[in-house]
Amino acid sequence: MSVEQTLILVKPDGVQRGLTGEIINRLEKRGLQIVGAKLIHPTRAIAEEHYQEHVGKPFYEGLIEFITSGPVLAMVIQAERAIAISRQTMGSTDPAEAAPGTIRGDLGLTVGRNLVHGSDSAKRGAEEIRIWFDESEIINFEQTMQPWIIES
Ligand code: IDP
Ligand code: MG
Repeated sequence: MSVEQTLILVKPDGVQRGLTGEIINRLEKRGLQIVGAKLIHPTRAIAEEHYQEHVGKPFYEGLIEFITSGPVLAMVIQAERAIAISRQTMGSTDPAEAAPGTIRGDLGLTVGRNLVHGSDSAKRGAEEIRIWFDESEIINFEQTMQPWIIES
């Protein structure tokens, strides 16, 4: 299994509600490694590139308006199976269906304010990271506690 990178966003609702620390904590505590992080107020151009797969859907305009409504905390997270593990910790898209113990299941109520974004495949992860980050903003460093998280 190769190491994957994924783009995680704490959306404007998470930032405004003061939940960035809570959300980072949940991801970090699982052993996921943060290799890039920044607060950014997305432009419409970034938002449109990021959500291109949803063009034409009834919620698209609202989604673009929402994601550009304030700063988001953008992160690059790295681990083996980072995509599956981060999406499991985030919970289902609709917080009403997300399991308790997940970010959306514990902290959210509605699909239009579901706090976090996470890439849904390794390929899309690589593309999304390119949309949000310069290569120089991603730090390749050894996480010394890894032998205590990952069996070699
Ligand atoms: P995901 O974020 O779990 O990957 P997607 O299906 O990729 O879910 O949808 C992207 C985002 O669009 C969701 O996180 C949510 O904020 C928003 N969204 C999806 N479906 C709806 C909907 O039916 N109404 C309003 N917003 C929606
Ligand atoms: Mg998605």
